[in-house]
Amino acid sequence: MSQTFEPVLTAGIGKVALEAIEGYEAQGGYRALRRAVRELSPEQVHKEVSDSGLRGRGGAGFPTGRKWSFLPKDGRPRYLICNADESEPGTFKDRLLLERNPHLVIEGIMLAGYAIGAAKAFIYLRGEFRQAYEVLSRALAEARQRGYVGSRVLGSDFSLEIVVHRGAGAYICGEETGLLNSLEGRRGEPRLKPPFPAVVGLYGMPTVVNNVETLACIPSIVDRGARWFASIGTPTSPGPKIFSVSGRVRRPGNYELPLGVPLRTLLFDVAGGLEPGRRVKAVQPGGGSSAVLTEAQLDVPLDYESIAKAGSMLGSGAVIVLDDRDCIVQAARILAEFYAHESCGQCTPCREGLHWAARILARIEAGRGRPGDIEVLQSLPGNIAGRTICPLSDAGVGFLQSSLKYFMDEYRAHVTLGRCVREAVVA
Ligand code: L3W
Ligand code: SF4
Repeated sequence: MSQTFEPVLTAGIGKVALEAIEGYEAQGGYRALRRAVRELSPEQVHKEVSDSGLRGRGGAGFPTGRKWSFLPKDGRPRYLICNADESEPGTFKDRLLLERNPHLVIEGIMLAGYAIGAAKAFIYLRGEFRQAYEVLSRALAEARQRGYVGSRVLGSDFSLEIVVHRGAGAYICGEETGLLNSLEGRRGEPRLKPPFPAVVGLYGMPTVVNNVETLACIPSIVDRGARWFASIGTPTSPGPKIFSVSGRVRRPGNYELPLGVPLRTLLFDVAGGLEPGRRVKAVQPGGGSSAVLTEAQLDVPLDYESIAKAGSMLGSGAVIVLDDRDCIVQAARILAEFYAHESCGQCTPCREGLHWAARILARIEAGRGRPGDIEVLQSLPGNIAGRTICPLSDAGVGFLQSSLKYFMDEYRAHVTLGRCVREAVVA
């Protein structure tokens, strides 16, 4: 890890009242927006974001500048959506930004909206985030009052209104096309892609959907330059990243570090390591959707390519740690139940397959596993993942498939002995 790394997205949190516009402005807030509307063309802002190498922080890591470039230049209205429906198990970094640094997110939206020529911007906010809603609403009122949001921003020709829309508690509305349907007042069911939202999005119009943290990176890119941003992290995964660390570490929390930091550094030097005498059993590096890594893989750098090469995905950067007290079957059952519950039901493999995975895992966990159960579990991922409209089905079998690979003995012991083989059972 670079010794000189200074937080970018979380700078000032806990020290300055950034929720109030005066606190945000005092540390240089809205300087980038002022510069953009006075000195830079929308194309120049877009180019700066492309050159920075910024990749989407919501899970897929798709290059942000490239996503914006897919918008057709046909004169139709374009929409910008800030995806603030943070629901991925283990992920709580967008909530931190929304509650503690709302103006950074607003400034990021205004800059992105300027770059793409958006007619209107929406923040699709997870319904349960009541505090974030209140903080954001106050911050938006302040920003409007100072001329940063609304018509003729800072006296320029650029106008953009931001609407906050609260979701109603469905994980699938964080999937970008489920979100679009929900925002239009329909059931939050994902749409087939292509067409991608960039071409056919909200109300059939070209639409960019960017994650909260992605948008929060943009003010510093415009303010300090693409080259500065690209100098942080790795050449193909540049910039800072907020990692949400949870599970069996002594100091769980959100930690902002450069992409490419070794997993071991994050867990042991930053998040306090494990309780004395405990060993890492499994780590999910990219939220509940990601495949597990084992103790032997702790030196993997936390960047998109390295984690993919290790057999998992960086996803939203939510690092979940299990230690030797944790039951793999129980963890698999909890996650399978979550995804089965959140399935929207459109695709049979997802709707039926995840439900059966959860049922079989529950019976194995309870000591009632049957001969053949493990073989059925092994056959499920290949029949579910990649055979559906959206990636929820892949997500729902990520832990199951990888844990069967690394912890088969534990699964088999559950079935043959009718109980868990670890010493302490943790509820
Ligand atoms: C136009 C093309 N646009 C791709 C756009 C596309 C989207 C982005 C990435 O899933 C992952 C998933 C979850 N023309 C395009 C194009 N795009 N090709 O680029 O697309 P895609 O399909 O690779 O990913 P996705 O459907 O956005 C996201 C994983 O994230 N995940 C979910 C996390 C949830 C949270 C949360 O709660 N905040 O982060 C967790 O890891 O499993 O793999 O915009 O339109 N040719
Ligand atoms: Fe719905 Fe699951 Fe199909 Fe996604 S994969 S559209 S959540 S049924």
